[in-house]
Amino acid sequence: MDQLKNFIIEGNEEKAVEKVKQLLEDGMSPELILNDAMIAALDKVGDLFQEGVIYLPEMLIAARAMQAGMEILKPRLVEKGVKPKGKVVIGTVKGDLHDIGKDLVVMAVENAGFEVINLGTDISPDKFVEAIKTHNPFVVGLSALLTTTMDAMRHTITAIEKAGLRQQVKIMVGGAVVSQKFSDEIGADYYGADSTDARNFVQESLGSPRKKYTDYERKVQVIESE
Ligand code: B1M
Repeated sequence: MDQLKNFIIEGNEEKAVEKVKQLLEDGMSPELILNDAMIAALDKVGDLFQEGVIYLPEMLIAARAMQAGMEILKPRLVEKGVKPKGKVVIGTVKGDLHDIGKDLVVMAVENAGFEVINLGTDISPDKFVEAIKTHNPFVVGLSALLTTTMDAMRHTITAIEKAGLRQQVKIMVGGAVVSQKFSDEIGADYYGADSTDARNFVQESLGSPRKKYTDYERKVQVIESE
């Protein structure tokens, strides 16, 4: 596991893939490989980047090694043959290109039997609105990893409200920079801390109406009535 972690930190895609295969053959659980070696490696990469020890290209090749390893893990993490129970739209917000965590959320939600429309990264508020109109999901998920793109979550929720679609979808936000406090502030319905939490929210949301108003919407009503 330590070797795999190091191969990802070094961005050695070939060796990382080999190691994932070997660990699976040795009977290691895919969840353990993902959490304890692969995600742990990216956390370390983030620290090294922040400390100025490595730069963007190194962070990028580490992410590629992680993604190559994830391709091997995917079939072991995703259960096959589950009939879709309902639709969920998920994307990384405008200006943000991080998709590893978002794709783990997509995998977890699909695994629980939902159809996920994965919009990808750098998704504008208008594109989210369009996707709601086209796919009619019951949950919309917004992911952000940068402090500078957190505001895009707020703009996306506002755009959904302006389009008159807010009451028909529950909005979940998540990503390393997001917190419960921020989620409340921008009027999201739920803050997903990780992929399991996100999957649980989607499962619990099926068939249950959304709380009529979030705290944010209540505050707006009070301000408007004053
Ligand atoms: Co970037 N990056 N990056 N990066 N990057 C971070 C996020 C950073 C924290 C690194 C650091 O400084 N320590 C920092 C952000 C600082 C900040 O704003 N507070 C940062 C920066 C600064 C940048 C650039 C601006 C660097 C530059 O250009 N100078 C640049 C921005 C580009 C852009 O987006 N416009 C940039 C670029 C990149 C790469 C392209 C090189 C690459 C991304 C590749 C890719 O995603 N395909 C990259 C990477 C790999 C990282 C780190 C190292 C790893 C991110 C990751 O995948 N983590 C990251 C440092 C870190 O996070 N420790 C860093 C693993 C993943 C499983 O975790 O995404 O948190 P996470 O997802 C979790 C939960 O958050 C949650 O569930 C997931 C699974 O448990 N979750 C949700 C996520 N989305 C959710 C949605 C939900 C619910 C839960 O509901 C919808």
